[in-house]
Amino acid sequence: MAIVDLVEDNKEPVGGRAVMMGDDHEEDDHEEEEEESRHRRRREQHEAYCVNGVRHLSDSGITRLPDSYVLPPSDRPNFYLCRSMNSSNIISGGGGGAKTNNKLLIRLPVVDLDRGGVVETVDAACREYGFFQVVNHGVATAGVLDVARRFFALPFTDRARYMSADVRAKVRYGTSFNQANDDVLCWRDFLKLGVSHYHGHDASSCSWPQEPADLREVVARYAMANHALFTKLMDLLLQALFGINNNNNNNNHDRLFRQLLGEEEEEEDGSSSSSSSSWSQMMTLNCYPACPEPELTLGMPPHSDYGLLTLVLQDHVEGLQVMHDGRWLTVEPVPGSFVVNVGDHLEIFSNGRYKSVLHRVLVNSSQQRISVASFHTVPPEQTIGPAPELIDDLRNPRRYMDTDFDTFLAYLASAQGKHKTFLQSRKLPAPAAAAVPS
Ligand SMILES: O=C(O)CCC(=O)C(=O)O
Repeated sequence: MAIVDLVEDNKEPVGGRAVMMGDDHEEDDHEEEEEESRHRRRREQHEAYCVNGVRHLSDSGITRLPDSYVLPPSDRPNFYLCRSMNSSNIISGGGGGAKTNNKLLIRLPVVDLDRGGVVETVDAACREYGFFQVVNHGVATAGVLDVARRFFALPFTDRARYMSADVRAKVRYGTSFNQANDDVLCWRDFLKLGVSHYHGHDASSCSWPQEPADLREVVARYAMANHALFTKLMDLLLQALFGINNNNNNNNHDRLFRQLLGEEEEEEDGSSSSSSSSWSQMMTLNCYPACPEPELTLGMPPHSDYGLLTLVLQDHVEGLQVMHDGRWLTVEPVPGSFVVNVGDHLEIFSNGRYKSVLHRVLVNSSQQRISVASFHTVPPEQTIGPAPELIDDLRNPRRYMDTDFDTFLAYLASAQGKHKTFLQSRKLPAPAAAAVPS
């Protein structure tokens, strides 16, 4: 209807145009000015949203989604939902209180650390889904979700003092996904915390927020336990990748692990020594408030993770979706478990055997969702590339360029991110006869 009206309004008798020429110019100028001032207002609004974040906006009681958050139709959450599934891990359609129902729920492969045979499960899950779920992991999880919830409930001014646009900052309160570059903002606020590891010391950092009063202690304890779990999982993955058994080839296994994480350097005489570098761990406490029109936006856009492994702790509210066989599947939250995913570094290190898979986050109209993501990888100054043992010029040629953190930052700051993922930017052209890695 609106379109028809517009067309009708613009109709003019053919002879009328020449006579009205001068007026048309004035009208055009006026329209241009109006358009320019609309753009300026939109830009100012967009910048204000970047400063205030979505929790602030949600608390203000808005009932319509501001334009800055409205995705083009093809990027909206329901885009991939119209196809049927055929997999034993797909459970059913879910609702989760959101307006975006019909979701296909997936139960990710479960790795139970209290049981045997987990190397095969981890290996198969990383090849097929790039994701798995860990239970009986021994990490206390309730405290960190609770402290994250209390952080985002602080008065805005208490949270805002940690705001920073510096992506290298050790503590950073922010909003959206990559707020400096996002044309459309995401419905997420986050607190990013860099974790400093000193051999034998706590993972705490004195620059972390002092409010809530127990945040530093709770998060530091959690970060240490989370790191221990990461090393346990990497241990399983190295056993799977290199076919080594921790019991009968301890030295080889240890050497691979330490080299990967840059913990030890090989001396010329073949011995090892402790390196000054350590591993890299970063956490984001994510808050996705209830959203007035969740079908028009996302909490996080499709992305893959930069590092080796990400360990995500989610509360009871569903929202995380993973891409599998061209469809978006919603991960069924299992309280207290970790959702673990392969990052770009592990796909590169494994020379493509393990998949760093696109994932995104949906929001809903009735409940806030909290998650805590822990990103683990090699130190920033370290270069990572395919493990030489996993390259075979005939059957499994090198598939990726070496990469490091500076390359990643340059990629983030560039326009490339709008067209492809970081991982795609590191891929070597496939040789014509390359076989699928086995
Ligand atoms: O909130 C989640 O479940 C996922 C978080 C995530 O994908 C990320 O932090 O990169």
